[in-house]
Amino acid sequence: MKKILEKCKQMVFGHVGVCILLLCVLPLLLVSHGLFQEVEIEQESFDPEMEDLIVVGFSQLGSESGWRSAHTLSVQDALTKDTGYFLIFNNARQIQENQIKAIRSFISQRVDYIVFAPVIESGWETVLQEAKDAGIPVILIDRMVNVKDESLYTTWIGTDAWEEGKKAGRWLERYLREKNRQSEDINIVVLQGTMGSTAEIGRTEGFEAIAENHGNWHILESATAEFTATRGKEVMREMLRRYPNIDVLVSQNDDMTMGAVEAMQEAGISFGENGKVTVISFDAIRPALEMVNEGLINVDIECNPVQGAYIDEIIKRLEAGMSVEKSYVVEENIFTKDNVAKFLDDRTY
Ligand code: GYE
Repeated sequence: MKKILEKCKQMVFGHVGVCILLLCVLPLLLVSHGLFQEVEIEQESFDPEMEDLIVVGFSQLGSESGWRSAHTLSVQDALTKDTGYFLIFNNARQIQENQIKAIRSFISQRVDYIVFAPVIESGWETVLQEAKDAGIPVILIDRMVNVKDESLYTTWIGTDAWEEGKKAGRWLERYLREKNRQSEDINIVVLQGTMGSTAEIGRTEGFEAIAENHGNWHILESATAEFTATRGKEVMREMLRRYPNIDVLVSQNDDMTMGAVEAMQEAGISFGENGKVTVISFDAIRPALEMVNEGLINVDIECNPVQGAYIDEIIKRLEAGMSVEKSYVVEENIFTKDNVAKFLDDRTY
């Protein structure tokens, strides 16, 4: 270094000298201004074993909805360095192949636990067998997998989607009775979530189980809008075009409902408490509860995304050599204009 500087000095601002001087000084300047930060972070990355942390690989299925954001946050809030974890997070963007890749990478990194929210129920046997062979416990969260061998996962934390679908059906029965419309023909359209996901299967089948008891309920169409607001709007717009006489919209999450509401507004169709189309939604995230309060959504069937604390508790039990249940089902409510106001203040997501 000294020699180079000497040389630079000798050349005192000759062209070659300036170039060499720049070559010497520029990297130092860039480092001091943080432009090489990525390299610095890599050097600083710490070894979780040294810190005695439990390493968890979390494969989240996507970021398609407000509910999903709350769910991700709840896991990230529960598994922190302070609570004893080193969390590796992967977002699969609703693509099953991405989740399989993430799980394989967790296995090759030899994480202590895999936490996994499966986008759909089928197709997991091979990768779960790989995790089992590697001796890594798998904790399923939110949605379920459909596997013959239940020993492929340790436990599941989630909500009862089938019951949620039935709650929607039972609410509609009561509502129609109250309005004295129980014998009228009722035309229903259903916006479904990601096909083959637990939330879609459960909510579709649960609602249909109640609808079957009513010869006058006509499900005109059930179609997927993939749990997103954009697709909800597009699919509803098409449905409104095809069916001029919709009485009830069953939308399997709040994001699709918000999209569908926009489609109805644009088509000049009234909805909600004082409108033509009765709106049934699922999830109960804050913006939707505000719509319930305003009478724009008739009922919102809660699906509770605050599931992170369960993982912490389960892992701590497993670490202590204690047994855990095969499933944990999270409590849920139903919100209408009659009860929503008192829940609004506490709803953070
Ligand atoms: O209802 C929806 C999300 O699997 C329960 O997924 C979850 C569902 C939730 O995208 O908003």
